[in-house]
Amino acid sequence: MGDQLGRWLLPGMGPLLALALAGGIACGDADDGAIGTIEFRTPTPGAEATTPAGSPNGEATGPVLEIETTEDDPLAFSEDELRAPAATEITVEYTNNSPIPHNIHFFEGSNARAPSIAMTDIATGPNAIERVTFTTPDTPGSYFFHCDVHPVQMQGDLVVE
Ligand SMILES: [Cu+2]
Repeated sequence: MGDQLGRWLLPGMGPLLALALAGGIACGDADDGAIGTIEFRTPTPGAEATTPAGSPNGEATGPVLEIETTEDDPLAFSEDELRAPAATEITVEYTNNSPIPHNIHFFEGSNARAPSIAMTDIATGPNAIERVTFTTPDTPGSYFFHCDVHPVQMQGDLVVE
């Protein structure tokens, strides 16, 4: 329960939402009775004062590259080329919408014999979203990626500029 709440309460969400969630939980607990719920409907000045300014915090701030596998084409990446600036922290967000397990794995060279740079976890879709954040190589060029489960069918290049 604690973990689950923690995931929902992302930075930027106001304390009011937190109160709403807490209120919902309290309402669901029959032992507590309903008397306390009025308190949650009344915004307090203190709660508003602590509202974050709205700047994302603690999340990836660099470019986000999106790539996916669709249900209709379940053994392929939607892109065979991704582009990113050199020596830059990027996040790759891979969405697997197929019922087949996949991941995306980047290498520091032109094929999978090169050292690994970064990879997502292998996940089975639909709607399986995996992210990985890493710093792109200093040297511009093409860097190979593939799916570890289907290294022949699913591959492409990260073009570093
Ligand atoms: Cu795969």
